[in-house]
Amino acid sequence: MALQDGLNQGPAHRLLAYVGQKRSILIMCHNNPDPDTIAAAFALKSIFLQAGKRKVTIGYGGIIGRAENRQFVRRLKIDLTHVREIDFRVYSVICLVDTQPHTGNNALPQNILPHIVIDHHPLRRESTKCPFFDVRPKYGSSSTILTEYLRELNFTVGRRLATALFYGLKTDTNELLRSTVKADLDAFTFLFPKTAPRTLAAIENPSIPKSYFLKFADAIDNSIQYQDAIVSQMGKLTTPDIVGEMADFLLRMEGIRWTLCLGEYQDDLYMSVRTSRRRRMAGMTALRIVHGLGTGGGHEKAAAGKIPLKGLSPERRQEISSIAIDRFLKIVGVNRKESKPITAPPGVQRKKPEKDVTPPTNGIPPGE
Ligand SMILES: [Mn+2]
Repeated sequence: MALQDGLNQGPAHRLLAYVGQKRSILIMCHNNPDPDTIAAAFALKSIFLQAGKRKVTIGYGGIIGRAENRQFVRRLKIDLTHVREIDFRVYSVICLVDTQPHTGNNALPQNILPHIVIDHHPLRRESTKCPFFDVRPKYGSSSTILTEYLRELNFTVGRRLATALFYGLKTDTNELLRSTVKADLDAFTFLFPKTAPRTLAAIENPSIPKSYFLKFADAIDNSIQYQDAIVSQMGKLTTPDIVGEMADFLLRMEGIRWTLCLGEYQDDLYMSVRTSRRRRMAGMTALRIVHGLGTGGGHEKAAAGKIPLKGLSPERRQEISSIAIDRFLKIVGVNRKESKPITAPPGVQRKKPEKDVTPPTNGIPPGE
């Protein structure tokens, strides 16, 4: 990019200068998109449209599972195209939002380097090779970054867009509880008066399928407490993002500072790690859990991982779960002998030895 393009200008101006006359733009969310990645993509699309671009597509891989997220997309009329209907060759600009190249959680083929990366996860080396990247790991959401862009450009933020960004920021920061920077609060107070409160209420309180409640019951039944940590093996999942919800939910229990929830969706093992402890990198923990097995990462207090299980026997799948749990307990530093189901009455140690975590056996060496 020519020097004068970006001189004395903020990132949003530099972004538009970089895109210049290029016409067709693809914005990719991360897989199984959550409100933050969708809102950020929606905002980026709005920026391009307000800058006069005609063809802007928002793409994603996986599924939009949670009832809230389906309602979010439907109520705010956000157009999303599944990756199976996307031909990457027809776009002159490809963007990634709320994810980065080679993270394993987006559907952009490995051999395509995106032109634009906007994210708030820890910076990856691959991103620095992209012509435009703006990665701010301290920010609570990608929606915060995009809100700043809209303000920098003095572009219109309509009700739908404000509601989307507000909800993206709110969910990613867990109502600002996970936020540590003033920028999140600034975005929050800027967006709040522009939102549509009734639409927001409808998004936050959708009807939820019965299977969801049963899965919650199941997860609680299968939760083992190790001192201040809970591990829940959730079995087969109907939507991959429920592990994150459950991990958030269990973290609210008195005396609990760490949670790990894991379950299988199609041919992958999905997991979420949460912690309420400050400066404890949930993201680093997730990375170490999946090391050599899959992909993962995240933030200080919330992270996720995925391990491919295709072609593996049920025994082998259970073994991999056990390795993941084992690594988690080791990293968190709890005494695994002090374990009990959370459903056990107070003071009672664990009675069901069959649910014990089996140490890693052959196959994958421990600590790999
Ligand atoms: Mn995010």
